[in-house]
Amino acid sequence: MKHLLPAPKHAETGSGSAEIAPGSAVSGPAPLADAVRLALPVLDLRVLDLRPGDAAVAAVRVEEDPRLGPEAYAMTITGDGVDITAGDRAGAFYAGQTLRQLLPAEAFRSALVPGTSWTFPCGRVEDAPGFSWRGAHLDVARNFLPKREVLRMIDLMALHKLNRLHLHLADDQGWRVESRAFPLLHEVGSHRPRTITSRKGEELAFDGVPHGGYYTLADLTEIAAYARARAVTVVPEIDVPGHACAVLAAYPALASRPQERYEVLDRWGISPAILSPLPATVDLLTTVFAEIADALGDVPYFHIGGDECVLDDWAASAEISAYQASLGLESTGDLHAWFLRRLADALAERGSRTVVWDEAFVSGRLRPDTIVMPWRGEHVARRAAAAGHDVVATPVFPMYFDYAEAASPEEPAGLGDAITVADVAAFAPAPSEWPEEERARVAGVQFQLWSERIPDGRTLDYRAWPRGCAAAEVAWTGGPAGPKDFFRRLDAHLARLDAFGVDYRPLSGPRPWQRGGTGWRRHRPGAVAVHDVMRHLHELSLSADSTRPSL
Ligand code: TNX
Repeated sequence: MKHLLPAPKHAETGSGSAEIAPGSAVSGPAPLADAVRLALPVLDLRVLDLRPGDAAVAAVRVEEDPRLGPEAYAMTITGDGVDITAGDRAGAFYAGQTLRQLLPAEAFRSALVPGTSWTFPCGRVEDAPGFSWRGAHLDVARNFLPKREVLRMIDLMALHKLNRLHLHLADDQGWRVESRAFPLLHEVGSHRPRTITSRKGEELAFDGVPHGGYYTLADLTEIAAYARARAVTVVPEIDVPGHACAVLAAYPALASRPQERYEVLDRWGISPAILSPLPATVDLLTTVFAEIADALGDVPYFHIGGDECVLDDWAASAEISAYQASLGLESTGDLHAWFLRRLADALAERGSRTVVWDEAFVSGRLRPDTIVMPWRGEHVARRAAAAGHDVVATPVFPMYFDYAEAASPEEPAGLGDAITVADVAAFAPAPSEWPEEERARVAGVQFQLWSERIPDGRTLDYRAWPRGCAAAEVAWTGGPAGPKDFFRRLDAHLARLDAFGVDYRPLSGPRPWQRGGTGWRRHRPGAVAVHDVMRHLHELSLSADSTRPSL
């Protein structure tokens, strides 16, 4: 009971131990029993369909009690087996995950290791999440991740009781989803011939290696179903109207400067390319949103970005200025707000709540039910909460896991320095100084894996874990972790990640083959300090010209 991660609300160890043999039975309402089975794949549990009067007794017994609340569970372990009461299917799944952590680390392998004793301590756990939004963000646009990596991320999220997978599906460097209505999006927008490796002033170097990929609509259906079975909701993001090079490479007529030639971007940073806000753009986007939502099935949340927009091309276009005037809008900033609101209204008609980055909140005109992701810090987070929006804390510090974990030349190249596991564990998404109404608006917390410097799955593992373990602790318990106790539990938890096969970053620093080396992956400590970035972003979020790009 002492090594659970994230920590449960309440756990007490009883006397004695229980044993659960591979192939044991689990009984209860089918969806809940099935959730427990899925949470413990190595044990290959059988779901037992018990009828009244049957003499058989299952080793694990589940029942549902909605009074416990969503995602909550209580579990009693005795010599006679395990009794679980779950608030819903997700609660049963999490009880199964807790049970898995009570077993030896071998429970995190994909096949049985002979000689393992499947015993665990008797006792009782009562548990419920502190936050309802416990997210991980994957940027599959800058560097594409094959479907198998996304499914594996869902497995890793599930074992940390994380429940929102935010997929950043479109950016300047790539469009990552099939569209039947606008096929050039995936045919043209999904690949680039090369990628930048270094920049010295005006001098850029490229790798000369083509990069690309996209998910078919059937892939999205599969990912969403796989996620749903593991209590994870997929949150798609199509980032507009900025970050638009890939869309404009496919459909240049949607540009605010239509005579320009666009290419899928082969370098990082903020490009001035921006979609026009005219009806043709709204038509394409609402059609594509519907294709994505239909493929995903149930889509409670849809992210439309709204960040880092350079609005100069809007101001320079006579047609767009005339359109702005016809809508009675005074500035391009108002037009930015109007455009996002138009899309959010269309999403609402289909039953999805819109999510945006904080620039869209500063621009104004949001629907009251729009969820804000304040990436530029606590100040703008609090303003959005005070305005009555639900917010998901996503500040660069300490939730951008594309930053290095140490200011050391041994690290593989990160965006800047430094965000440690301890920084993440100490994070308070809803600071205690805030008034209660504002704290109550914090739906949760999410870590971001922007992928400019995450070219593959191994690097993803290195960046995500164990910082993701600390984020999961904060998200599930609802506040910062006591450092001593957290690191003690983390030590035991890393053995689980070893058994699962995760290329995480050891707490003592990178393994020899995880170092940056001397080539293009060399980290340059001190080049970008995360606290300077935060100071800069804070100032920007205060300025009236909120959509000005910032990094
Ligand atoms: C800011 S956060 C961005 C991303 C970058 C990231 C790098 C946000 C809404 N925009 O486009 O990838 O910084 O850390």
